[in-house]
Amino acid sequence: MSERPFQHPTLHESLRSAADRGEALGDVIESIAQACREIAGRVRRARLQDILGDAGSRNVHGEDQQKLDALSNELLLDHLARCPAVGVCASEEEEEAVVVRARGDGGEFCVAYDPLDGSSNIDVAVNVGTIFSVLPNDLDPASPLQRGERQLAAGYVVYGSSVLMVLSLGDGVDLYVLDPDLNEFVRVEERLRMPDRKRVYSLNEAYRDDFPEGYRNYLDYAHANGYSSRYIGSMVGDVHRTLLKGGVFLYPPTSAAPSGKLRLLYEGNPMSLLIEQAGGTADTGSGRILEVEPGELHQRTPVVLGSREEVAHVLERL
Ligand code: P6P
Repeated sequence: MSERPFQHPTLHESLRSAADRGEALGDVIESIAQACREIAGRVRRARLQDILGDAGSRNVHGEDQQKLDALSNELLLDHLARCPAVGVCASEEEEEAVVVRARGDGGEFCVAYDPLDGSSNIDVAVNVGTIFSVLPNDLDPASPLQRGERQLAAGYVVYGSSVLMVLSLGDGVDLYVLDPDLNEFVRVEERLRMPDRKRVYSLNEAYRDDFPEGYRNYLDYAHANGYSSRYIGSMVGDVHRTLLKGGVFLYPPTSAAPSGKLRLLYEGNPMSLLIEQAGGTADTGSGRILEVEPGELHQRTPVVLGSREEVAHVLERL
């Protein structure tokens, strides 16, 4: 058994010390963490177990579903449904929100999640991840359709060279690493702060000619001012790099996707809470992402998020 460096508390220990947010919220996060540990194992063994590639089915959005998308969704739904504090689950892979428990039987929280973001990258061993958002289950009828500023917790797990969890309970952002010997997430950094400036932009420049003019003007500014471009096409990977190193990540509107491609409830909102909690900015291009009133479960939103000064360079041109 490896000796755990004393300064690295486990996720369980960290959550219990933050119990002022309620033990039940910690139970939800630990259920998500358990599901993600199992997903990490499946991702690592995917090629060996022939669970790569298309499932031969399409998800609710008509997109080719990867085998691991379906598997990851089932794992998360199973663990969340068994957590007494979870009342409603909303998944990118499910057309409708799933009520798993009535309030009164526990069920204090709604959890919205993208079970395996960037899954088309798995076959080429590029980072993929799980993104999650925890909201109060206090609407009648029960619904996860709430503004992102109502989130009680948000985070993501990156399945890459190591398995990392980035988590906020609304008071700062902490970084955890899955210790393979302990098979526990241990906290390695607290209260992450992102740089205010960094000359890196991250977007799919292939769509440049299809972006609204303001975004094209921003790209001209970036090219004229010595910026680097970094884009791996997996939101979790691109946002994780932006959070740790600074810069700006964008998914602008295009003619094919007039509201952008990324989903508000389980991509835009959780990532925006993390970025803001780390001192950055997260905007739709015409307002704060966390203030958008969702009208439907899989609503899309344009995304401009990252270092305060870098986001400002974008917004002042839109
Ligand atoms: P594009 C992955 O498919 C995803 O949903 C996000 O993870 C990623 O940021 C985006 O789509 C990439 O989209 O159009 O650049 O391939």
